[in-house]
Amino acid sequence: MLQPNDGYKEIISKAAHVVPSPRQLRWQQLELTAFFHFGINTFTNKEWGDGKENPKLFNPSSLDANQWVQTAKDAGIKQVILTAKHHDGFCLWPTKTSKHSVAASPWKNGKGDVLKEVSRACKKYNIGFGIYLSPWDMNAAMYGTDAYNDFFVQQLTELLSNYGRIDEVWFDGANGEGPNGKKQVYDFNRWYKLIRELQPTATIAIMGPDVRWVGTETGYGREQEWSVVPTNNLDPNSIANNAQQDNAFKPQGDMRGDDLGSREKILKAKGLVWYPAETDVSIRPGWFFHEEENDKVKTPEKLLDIYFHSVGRNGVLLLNIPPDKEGLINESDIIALKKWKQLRENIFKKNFAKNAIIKSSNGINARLITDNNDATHFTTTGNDTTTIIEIQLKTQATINVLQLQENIRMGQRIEKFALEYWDGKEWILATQGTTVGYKRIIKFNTVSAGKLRLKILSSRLNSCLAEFGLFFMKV
Ligand code: FUL
Repeated sequence: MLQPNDGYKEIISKAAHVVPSPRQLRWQQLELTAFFHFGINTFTNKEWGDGKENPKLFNPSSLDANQWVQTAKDAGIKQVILTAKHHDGFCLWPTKTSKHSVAASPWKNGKGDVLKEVSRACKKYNIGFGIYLSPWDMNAAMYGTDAYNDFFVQQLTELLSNYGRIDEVWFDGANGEGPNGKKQVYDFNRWYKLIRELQPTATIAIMGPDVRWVGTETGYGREQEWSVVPTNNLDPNSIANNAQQDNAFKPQGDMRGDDLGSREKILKAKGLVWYPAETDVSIRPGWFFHEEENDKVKTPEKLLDIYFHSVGRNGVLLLNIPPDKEGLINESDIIALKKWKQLRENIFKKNFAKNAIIKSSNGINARLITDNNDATHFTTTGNDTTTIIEIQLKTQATINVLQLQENIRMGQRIEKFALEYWDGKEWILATQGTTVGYKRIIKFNTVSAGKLRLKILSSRLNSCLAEFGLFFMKV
């Protein structure tokens, strides 16, 4: 906790000690998650409904949740989030709270339950399951009154009680008007408390205390991405000291700037919190399925670039893959996802730093940075925050991708690094960067090297480097 009389060094050291909660750590290690935007909009061919649509329009001819989940799993995705209810208020489960739901649709004669099917498929394929429940509801008549918070709590209770383990609850920031033209004041703290009670391991994302929106829907995160940020960006009234204080704050203020957590920012902080970034983007131009976008699915190369700039920039990628009107993931998306997975495998199957001789004159456990275990790390001795790690490869290698990981169980510390290679005469800069965090991936101009050095040029405290990798990608 920061104190008013903390000096420069104390604040920086405290920032270096802020760590993720177990649920945040689990979430970060997923790296790849998927969104399934599916609902009444799928059938009206819209992005946003208005809550007035006829539920009879919802009628997928051959919905197969196993196909959705298997598609995600085959792409290396570890968790999926289903839009249980979007802004139109249409519920994909037979809720007791509203008539605007699958129960009023012809699908399975009103006996269907998409939540049940997707949650079961996730169990079958052993991947995480999360829900998106839009706080904004254009169908609920009591929207804009206190009663809506009770209604919302009831919806949450149904979702958190009847579908086994829920791993993520995603609250959208979009907040417009309800059917009566009123805006709603959301009782976030009550919702958070309920989630913690019913699903204590679930992360609460976006309008929630565990995971922050990266600030864009392009799939490209920040060059400098700190998971430790000042709480003054959040709710100033609820003095949140750290993320472990479960329900303590709700996000407020602009989290879209280029710099959320540099020294300059944290020196002005009232408190500090572990609040990592989730990077959401759709595989298509829209969030919901539209037939006319079948030829606008992002290419495997584009998805790879997004991977480098989301997961590779200390974020978790949340990639939307919208099922179509039949209730299936379209072939064009499946093909792109398969090739994307292959591209990643081709690059990351061979770490040229594996079995290298690794040394640092002021560090210990250098050999742990290629053990493929993000829970073990190299660190510097004494008060040294900078270091040079020398890497002698087994043989000369052609490389153009650097991957670094900090052991975030110790905090996020590295502020500046550079990779150099020996060309026979002198050290030449291959690439450099600022933050690392859980994972940093950088593509640089292809070089042939046998001897390299990684310089940690600035760190908030002794750096704890978990992994170091050198790879090659064909361009
Ligand atoms: C936004 C929503 O308005 C979009 O429809 C979509 O659900 C996206 C993920 O979040 O705020």
